[in-house]
Amino acid sequence: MDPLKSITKNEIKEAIKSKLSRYFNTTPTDASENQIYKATVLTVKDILTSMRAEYKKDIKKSEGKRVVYLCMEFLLGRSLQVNLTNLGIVDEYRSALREMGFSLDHLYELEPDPSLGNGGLGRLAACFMDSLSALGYPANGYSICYEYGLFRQKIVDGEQIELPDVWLPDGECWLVPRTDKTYIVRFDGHITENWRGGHCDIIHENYTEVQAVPYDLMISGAGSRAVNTLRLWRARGTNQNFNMKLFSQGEYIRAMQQNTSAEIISKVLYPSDEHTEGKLLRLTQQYFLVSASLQSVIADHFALYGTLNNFADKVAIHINDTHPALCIPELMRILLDVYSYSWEDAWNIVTRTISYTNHTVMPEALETWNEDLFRLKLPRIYMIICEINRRLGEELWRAYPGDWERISQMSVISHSQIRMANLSVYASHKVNGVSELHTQILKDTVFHNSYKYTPEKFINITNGIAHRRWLCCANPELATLLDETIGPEYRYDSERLSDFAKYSNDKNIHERLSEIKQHNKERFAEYYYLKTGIALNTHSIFDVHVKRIHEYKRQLLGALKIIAYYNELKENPNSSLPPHTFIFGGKAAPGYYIAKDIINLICGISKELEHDPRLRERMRVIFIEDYKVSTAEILMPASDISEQISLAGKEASGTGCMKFMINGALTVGTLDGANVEMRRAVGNDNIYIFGLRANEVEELWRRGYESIAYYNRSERLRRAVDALTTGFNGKQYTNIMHYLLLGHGVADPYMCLADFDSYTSVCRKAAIDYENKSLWYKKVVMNIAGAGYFSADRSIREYAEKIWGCKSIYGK
Ligand code: 26W
Repeated sequence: MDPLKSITKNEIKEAIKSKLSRYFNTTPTDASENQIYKATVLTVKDILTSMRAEYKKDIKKSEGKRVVYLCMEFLLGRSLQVNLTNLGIVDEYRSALREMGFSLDHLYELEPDPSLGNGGLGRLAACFMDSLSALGYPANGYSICYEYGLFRQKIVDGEQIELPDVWLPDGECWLVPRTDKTYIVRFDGHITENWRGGHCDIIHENYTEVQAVPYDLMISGAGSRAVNTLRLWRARGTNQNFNMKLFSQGEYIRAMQQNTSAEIISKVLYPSDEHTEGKLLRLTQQYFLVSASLQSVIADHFALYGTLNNFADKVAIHINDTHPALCIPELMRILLDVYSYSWEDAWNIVTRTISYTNHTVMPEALETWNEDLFRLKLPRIYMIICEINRRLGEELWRAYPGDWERISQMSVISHSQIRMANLSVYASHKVNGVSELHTQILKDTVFHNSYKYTPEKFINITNGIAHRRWLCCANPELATLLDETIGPEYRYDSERLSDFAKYSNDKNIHERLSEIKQHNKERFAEYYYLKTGIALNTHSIFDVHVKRIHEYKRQLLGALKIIAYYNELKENPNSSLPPHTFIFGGKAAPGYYIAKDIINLICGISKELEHDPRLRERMRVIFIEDYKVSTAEILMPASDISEQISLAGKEASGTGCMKFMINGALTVGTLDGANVEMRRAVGNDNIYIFGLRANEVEELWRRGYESIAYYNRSERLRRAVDALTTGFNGKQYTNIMHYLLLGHGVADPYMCLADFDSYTSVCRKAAIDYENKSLWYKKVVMNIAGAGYFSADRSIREYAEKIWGCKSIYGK
């Protein structure tokens, strides 16, 4: 890539030296690697800062619309390599550091991997920020600067232990503190309305206040002059909160108590994903995020235009799932109470500004808040939500007189619960699902009534990934092969990957791809060996199932397949199937006991196999501890098979599938989420699809799923399930056996046994195909060639055009 900023090796050396001297009072000869790392980051930050200053001028000139992307999670991954790559200055930094006696690749590894997200939703937000900058859309992400990200996972005797994830202070060097842009957020207290000549003053008394202090992270884009920011808010007590009187009386802890409770707001990311807990602190975090962000956005807008009348023309606010949906009543509050807009005018601005993406159909993930708890914490916001709900009710009554059932289903408050999804749908001008199938399911089920009422609101935008991070940075050898064959344009224009299809029968390319895969497997094996002392067989099939541990994602189905395979190998150790390494990774929410049992089972199988050196040559199971973005970056390029085996209809999209695909792993999957579109992109011969379709799942659910019938019908399955009671490594898993066969009322709602036979038979087919190198690599080529559509660049262009109505300021 052409450097955007011309900087020479010598200038880099000078810059690093000067940072070392200024911030660490040291020199390159005496500095530690960590100091070199930090000094290097500071120099990159300087480049980004000067680019951002230019970019801001360009934005101002363009007078275009900007995107405000609100999300409780941004799972960023590391920044150094991506920034240097985006700026086109990797080689210059590499040689400058080499001459100073340091390895750039080593420095990459020193960077903490900030886990400010749980999984797919947070990683998607990070991929989107990358594309927004690459394409030159003025955008700002807003989130919380959690002091502790998602817990660090340790596995002790097969059990998950959660430890705090400390990413600060080492991660802090990327952040720019903006204490000059601090805002105050108010909670609790009570509200009085004071009517004066047709106008109502709102008086909020006895509130508690919290300071929101912003820390900005600059986001570069490949080959782009745009540097957008991600603003992370940290909560601080205000001076009002420090009780001097108590302090003087020697009550130090009590004197500080209020500050501490303010700071708790940004202390830790909630580790629950796809399951809401209705906790007060979570509500507090959500309001803290939206109130601080909106105050900041409005202040910037007002400073520029001196009015909010054009707010909806200049700002598009996007809420990533319902977690930031309080920005709807908060924007109303500011417009009504601070800027004295009428309800109608304010609502008009709100509904033209806000749009919403839904990321899940799981009922337990649809957020609701207890009305009483809500009223106490956010009294003014509660009043506004009541009024929104009243007006919605009136509107619906006019449209559907007497249809109480429908009106109640669509209302924002019902059964003493505030429903964030209904609020988001009502207030947004566009609502999108994240894959074709998911959007259809939203229209047919979750939001069926709203869809009937306002069909034009609902659209699909299929997810995408930052292909430069996941291909160009994570798999440099493959990127080089692509540069040599199809030219480097695919780096900016992902659809050009389709040119690679013409090599599908080229034996030389197959050979090169297989060498690259082998190198990547060795790289992963080395990483794993250093961590665990276990040496993997890099000539085995790497069959990989990494994602959050969840019943619907069916790691359990994967485990059953492995047990069946194990049973088979015990009987026939000379089986002709190629050796396998089954790789699992992912975190379970701390209170999610079944998910933890599943981890335990996988670890049990793994341990048992470790004791059998002969079998271990043919199959091995590993559970990677603390799976996160930086692990994924080594693992995806090393994978042969990508497991995407959720029960059809449950995975909204999945994005891991796209990362595997672009790295040349073949998918074994159900027709769920984005797998449906992946199959279309690669053709049926180049993907291993199995199992019930979404409509068949529905039908089976209605008829009644009887797992025992499948158990009785298939001997392989029966023996696999029975093995749970015999146990692994001396431990029995009867609880899982009960879950699969008996359940509490209904056995396993995710129907693992129904898909077992078709799953194991496509896996066998994949293993046989793998032995036929030209057949396998032909499929690999077709997967890489088909991955262009799944770039976040394409998704972002669609959001810009279909939802936000904003343009790239560089005409990209
Ligand atoms: C409040 C509890 C909670 C927390 C997170 C509920 C729901 C969530 C997220 C919406 C869960 C999530 O990450 N969903 C995933 O979003 C990805 C990006 O669109 C999709 O690819 C995944 O299919 C979806 O599970």
